[in-house]
Amino acid sequence: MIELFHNHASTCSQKVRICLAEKKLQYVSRHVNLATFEHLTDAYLQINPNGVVPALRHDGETVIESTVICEYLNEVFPDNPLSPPTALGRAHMRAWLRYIDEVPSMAVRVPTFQNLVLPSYQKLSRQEFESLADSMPVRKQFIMRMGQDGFSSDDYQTSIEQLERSLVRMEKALEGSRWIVGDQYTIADICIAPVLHRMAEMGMAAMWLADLPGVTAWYERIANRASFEEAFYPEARLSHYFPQLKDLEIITGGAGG
Ligand SMILES: N[C@@H](CCC(=O)N[C@@H](CS)C(=O)NCC(=O)O)C(=O)O
Repeated sequence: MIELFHNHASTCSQKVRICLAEKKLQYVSRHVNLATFEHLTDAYLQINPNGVVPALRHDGETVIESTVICEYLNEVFPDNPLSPPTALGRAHMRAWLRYIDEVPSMAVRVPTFQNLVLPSYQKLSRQEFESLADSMPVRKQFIMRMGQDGFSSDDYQTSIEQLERSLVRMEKALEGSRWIVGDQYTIADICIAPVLHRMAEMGMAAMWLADLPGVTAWYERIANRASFEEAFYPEARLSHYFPQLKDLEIITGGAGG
């Protein structure tokens, strides 16, 4: 049995849901409510000591880290392969996976938190805020960087630049190939897709629509796969929680904090 501990709208959970859909695997959904900080409860920390979603339980064993989970699923369920057949191809894919985890996946959190999550932290007293941050096994420094006044404009601008550079890197990779690692759709495509989906939801798609035709065509291709619709069901979309999103002007060029 496969159980997925996830949150509908979390990008890291969306990665794993796309992977499960591509693999045509059924799973039991265990929704973790991030708004009530269920991911920081003792019960959840027993499953994922990092206090973040997702986590996968397969036949009683737990696997954490969304990219690792995708690679695990691909290895254990070899049908519909999502990694290249050669060692070199897999090395290229894994280099992309590290980059995606380190750069764009981290960067997209800044506009997300700044524009959508910050107000809920502003309702807390300073003491409540600090003790909440302190209870986060791997996110304390990120939350403290944001504080209750938002990220500094330098910090915000750095994250936008990281997203821009990631898009340019994708554009290069997509010159003459359908997917990020050559002509095979792989876990690298899966892992970056929710970042672009999140950016699109926040009105940031102009960052590629204007002058990155390779990324534009890639996004259309990936969004047309059945797995995309399966992973991004209505509750998985930010507009479900933030109906004001369409009116929100997300800053992509100037100060953010
Ligand atoms: N490297 C981890 C990151 C997981 C992560 O940061 N998950 C976010 C949602 S996308 C989370 O649980 N955030 C909780 C919080 O920010 O308090 C992975 O890829 O699984």
